[in-house]
Amino acid sequence: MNNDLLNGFKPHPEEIELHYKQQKIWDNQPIWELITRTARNLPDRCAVRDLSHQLTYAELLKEADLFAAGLLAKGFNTGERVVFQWSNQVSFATTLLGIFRAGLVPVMALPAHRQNEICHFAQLSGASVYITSGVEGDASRHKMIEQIAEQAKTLRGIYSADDKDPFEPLPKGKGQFTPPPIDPDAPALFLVSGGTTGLPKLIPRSHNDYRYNIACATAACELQSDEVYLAVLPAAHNFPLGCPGILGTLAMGGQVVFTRDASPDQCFELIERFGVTATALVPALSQVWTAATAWEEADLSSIHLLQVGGSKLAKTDAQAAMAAFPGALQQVFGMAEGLVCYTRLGDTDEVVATTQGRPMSPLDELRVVDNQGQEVGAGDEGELLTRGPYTLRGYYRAEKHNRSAFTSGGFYRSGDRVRIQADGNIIVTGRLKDVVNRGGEIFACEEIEEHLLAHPNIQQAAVVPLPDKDLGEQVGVAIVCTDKTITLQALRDFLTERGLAAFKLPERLNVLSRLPVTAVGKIDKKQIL
Ligand code: OOB
Repeated sequence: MNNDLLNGFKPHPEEIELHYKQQKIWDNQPIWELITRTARNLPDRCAVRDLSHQLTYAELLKEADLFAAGLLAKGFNTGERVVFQWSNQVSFATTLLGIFRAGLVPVMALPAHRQNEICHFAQLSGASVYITSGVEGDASRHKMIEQIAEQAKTLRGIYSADDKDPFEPLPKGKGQFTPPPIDPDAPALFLVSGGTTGLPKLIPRSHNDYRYNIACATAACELQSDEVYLAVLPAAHNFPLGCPGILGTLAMGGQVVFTRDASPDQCFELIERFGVTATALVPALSQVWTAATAWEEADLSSIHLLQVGGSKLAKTDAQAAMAAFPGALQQVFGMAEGLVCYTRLGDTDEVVATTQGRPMSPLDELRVVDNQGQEVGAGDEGELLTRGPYTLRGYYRAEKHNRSAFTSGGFYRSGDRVRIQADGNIIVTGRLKDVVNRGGEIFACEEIEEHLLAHPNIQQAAVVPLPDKDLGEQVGVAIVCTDKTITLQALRDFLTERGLAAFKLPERLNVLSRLPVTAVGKIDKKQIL
């Protein structure tokens, strides 16, 4: 074991780890065992496919092991970090499984990350390898990889799968491969934080905690062995990767279909052709898919689980999605840091349309606190703190930040404002910092956004604080609207009509054809400001 891996990693307290193991909550197996087990039981079943390739479980494992052997033959060792940046295709699975089998630890970069983020991930994790699906015809990416090669000093190797790239191809070993032993309490992978400020942070997920995450997610979603999961969101993101997503589907013996094109045009064809049963979307994408069911003719009746999460799904959008995909909608409120909440199959329409569900594990501990850190009354709003068997105890190599991001008892301060209903379901009411402070009147952007979305012509709305020389901040609004001529005054009248206080009324309006989005497709407020 390369002990440098544990440097800057904060595990759960020892007695808690021991308890989890004694109770078999943590099962002390490497993460790759989820897939090798299926490969042993169902070797000839189709595991992964995209439009040009498909592999059985036996083939997936064989490919992965050739790559794992190649990595070790190049002199990389168990515990070393790999910045892994791959688009949604069959080789995502073979390459990631190969990294796991070699005992290396991937930092899960997203395809939209650029040299700034990649170099940051390499430096912070001390990565020795950068492995990428390559330039893929995008000339600006070529320059980017060259800059990474120049700037990221810890890297001893850069491998690209695109044979048009001037970088080494993925190493391939030969013969039988025996995986090196791993420590199941050590990080198996690093997820990257959504990051509201500055560069993303690294979230260590151990073999034990992530396996438990996947087990809870497959159980809560009632995933079956004949599941066909469509990976639409960037596969390295926690939601499509392990909630239950790609790894959950492979652990169950199901099939994963990868697509790089999230459009309904492409995805509906894939759903019909491969009988897709489950997928995960962010709200903006679910809106587009829902609208497209009105004119696309593909048969989508195989879909029985349509997960939507990552940011707040408006009630009207939830209802429209429920009408377009009957019985399939599930709201998901999760975070790369750990906690995942779901509405469940069989919940009432009201619960599915208006809540973000409840925790997937009975061992998740949730507290809702005011700005003094005191627990609020039942059903009242406050910041969500959480702790549990699959929630991190500290960001990787971020000691200073960890002092404020966690309570002394190890609860993670999510920064999310929530209310917990009497039935246990959570309603996310916004981000703690997503507020406007207008001359001392502080109010949540989300409240105004909800009113705006009630307007029949408004499809998307984002409220952001804008600097104001007298009041400190004023209310800025960006909307996507079918009526391009809509005026600020008309909006103010509409909101006044709905009973919104005068000081919350928008003072600046921007009508856009679409709102800017983050690497995973959430509305990116930082870019609206
Ligand atoms: C998922 O993970 P991240 O790490 O990209 O983002 C987490 C943050 C949460 O703290 C919350 O602010 C927001 O995204 N969020 C939601 C939400 N789901 C996530 N806000 C409102 N409503 C929701 N349903 O986004 C993620 C990870 C695993 C599963 C699903 C999503």
